[in-house]
Amino acid sequence: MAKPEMKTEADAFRAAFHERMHANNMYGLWELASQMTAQPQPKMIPHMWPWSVTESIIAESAQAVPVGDERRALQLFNPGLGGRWATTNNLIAAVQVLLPGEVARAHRHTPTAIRFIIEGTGAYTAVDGERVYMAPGDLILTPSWSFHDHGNETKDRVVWMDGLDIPLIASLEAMFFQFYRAQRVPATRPANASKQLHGHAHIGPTWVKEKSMASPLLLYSWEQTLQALNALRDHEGSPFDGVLLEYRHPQTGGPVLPTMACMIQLLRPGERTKAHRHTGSAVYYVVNGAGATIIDGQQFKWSKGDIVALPPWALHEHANSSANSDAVLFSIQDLPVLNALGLYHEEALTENDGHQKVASTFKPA
Ligand code: GTQ
Ligand code: FE2
Repeated sequence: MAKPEMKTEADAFRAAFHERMHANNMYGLWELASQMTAQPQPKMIPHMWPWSVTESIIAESAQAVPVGDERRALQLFNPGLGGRWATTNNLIAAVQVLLPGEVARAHRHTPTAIRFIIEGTGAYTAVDGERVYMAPGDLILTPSWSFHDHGNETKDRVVWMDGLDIPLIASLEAMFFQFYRAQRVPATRPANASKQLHGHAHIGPTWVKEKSMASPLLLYSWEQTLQALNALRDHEGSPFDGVLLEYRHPQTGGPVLPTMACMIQLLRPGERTKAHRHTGSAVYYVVNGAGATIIDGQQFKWSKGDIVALPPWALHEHANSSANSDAVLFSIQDLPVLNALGLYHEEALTENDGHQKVASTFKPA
């Protein structure tokens, strides 16, 4: 049994003061000091969505729900975020499936989106009247407030990963959404026009004067991405990330989007990187190969199709577990936001030769 508290006159005065302060919507800094943490303490947790589970659920979704006004996209909720629409604190990843003959109604929103194509060739996303045709491994951008509709006129289903900055836009209270008046936006430019105009690695059109924060190149083809990875495979790369390449805005050399950077990384056969941590979160999609990422001492063993969420300031290191095959990871990161605000911080793990001790291994539910 708790001891009855001995209340002095001063205690009673202090308690009454706090009550009056709170009743007037004020709190003392002394009550909040624990929130000014010595370092980031994200609520999101490291997590993995294994492809075997994702695949069976998207297959079922294609039978269970039609494409109505909303897209048939499975939003990956981080178990640490209490039911928030978020995969990381700032980013959402989703897996979307579109069956032959389906069209997802044209709309636009302030959140910015990317698509990384998982399966199916020849479907399209139309962005502001330009059809961008998809093939596996392609990266397609949908900048903030651009109208977009998706269509699949092929004989096979198409599956892709969406990446959006929805949690960030929601916390900024800058969410706007609207449907287009028709199912599709009429084509005003040739298919893949942006690639024709801007899709040349080191050379670009001088007469295009408009320069927006979002890349004018809407399609980053897998063919070119793979070519770059192979051309650079004999370089040392980053000790923390292997051959890590960033998709670039062709006019600025900066990130493809103001709120999201997109990266592709090659972990060569047997390659094991060192651990570091940095501000900013990430979602990884395993393009191919098999390996493991250790996040704050927890090992996530991954293979093709798995999706992994990395919290801010979490120690992480990657390994390709195969001695003969490449492993390739695609990722979206909120790095440009941290950079724009002067909040990017990075630290390498120095002890134990830069490697974490594995304390546990992730097991899917
Ligand atoms: O395909 O336009 O996963 O608007 C979430 C919101 C996909 C889309 C998502 C979207 C879309
Ligand atoms: Fe959308």
